[in-house]
Amino acid sequence: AELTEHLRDALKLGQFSVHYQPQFDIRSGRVRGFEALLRWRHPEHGFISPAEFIPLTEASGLIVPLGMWVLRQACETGTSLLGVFPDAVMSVNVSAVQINDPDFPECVKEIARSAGLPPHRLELEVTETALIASLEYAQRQLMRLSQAGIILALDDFGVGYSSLNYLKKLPFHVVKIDKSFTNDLTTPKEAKVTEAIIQLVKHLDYRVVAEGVETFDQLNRLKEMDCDVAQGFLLSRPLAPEQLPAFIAKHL
Ligand code: G
Ligand code: G
Ligand code: MN
Ligand code: NA
Repeated sequence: AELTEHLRDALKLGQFSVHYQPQFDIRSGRVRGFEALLRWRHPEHGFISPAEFIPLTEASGLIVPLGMWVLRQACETGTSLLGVFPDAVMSVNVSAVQINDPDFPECVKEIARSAGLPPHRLELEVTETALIASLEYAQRQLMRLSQAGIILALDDFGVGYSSLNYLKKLPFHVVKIDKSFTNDLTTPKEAKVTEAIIQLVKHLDYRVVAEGVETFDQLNRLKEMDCDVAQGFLLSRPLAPEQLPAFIAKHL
């Protein structure tokens, strides 16, 4: 309850920031784009993880204006990179509460337009556990975004109840397999599960992103499994926006 009260003023007080974690094309080794990750610096408690406060903002409805703020930051940062990195993809996490807002597709398009980011440079990451309310409504909302050229990614794939159903029913272009499948490669059985998931996703013509890559061994295994994109602490931690131009100059 105390955190919820502080959250209400945090946006006005400028306590939020957005960091950007690079994603790499595994085959070429080049940067593909960035995932925008929200950070909250509480004046007394320091940095608080979005895993802790996003659920509170979903319950209070604050996620709608906060989500729009994140989207605007990410689009403006994406646009600022296009001069040096014209095919950058800026990926932004969105909550089911946002998707269920009737105005969401129009708001996203308008934010990208006013920030100067072409829709096909913007990707929205949707967590499968967050979609449940109404599959038909989510389908319509996502279709409106997809028709505008925005890339849609299913996040944390494989850990929810309905992964395969979402894959069948919703118009995604990209699947991000959950960290647990990147990390659990130590037994032959675990590795086979990860490989089978990658094959399934590729068979459906989606691009596959592996998240949480922490070791060279994991990266090499994922490359052998024909995974498309990798993201994780091995490759880079999330970066502050000021760090991006130097990072791109080094890795493009
Ligand atoms: O960056 P970190 O590992 O602390 O993120 C924890 C969780 O918070 C992840 O599941 C991530 O997807 C989620 N998250 C980070 N930024 C945002 C955001 O801007 N919006 C939403 N809805 N979730 C976010
Ligand atoms: O649920 P989502 O995929 O959006 O979560 C992204 C979160 O994962 C971010 O908070 C980010 O900080 C975190 N993350 C990114 N790379 C790694 C990694 O290599 N290992 C671990 N444990 N977490 C990571
Ligand atoms: Mn994500
Ligand atoms: Na997520």
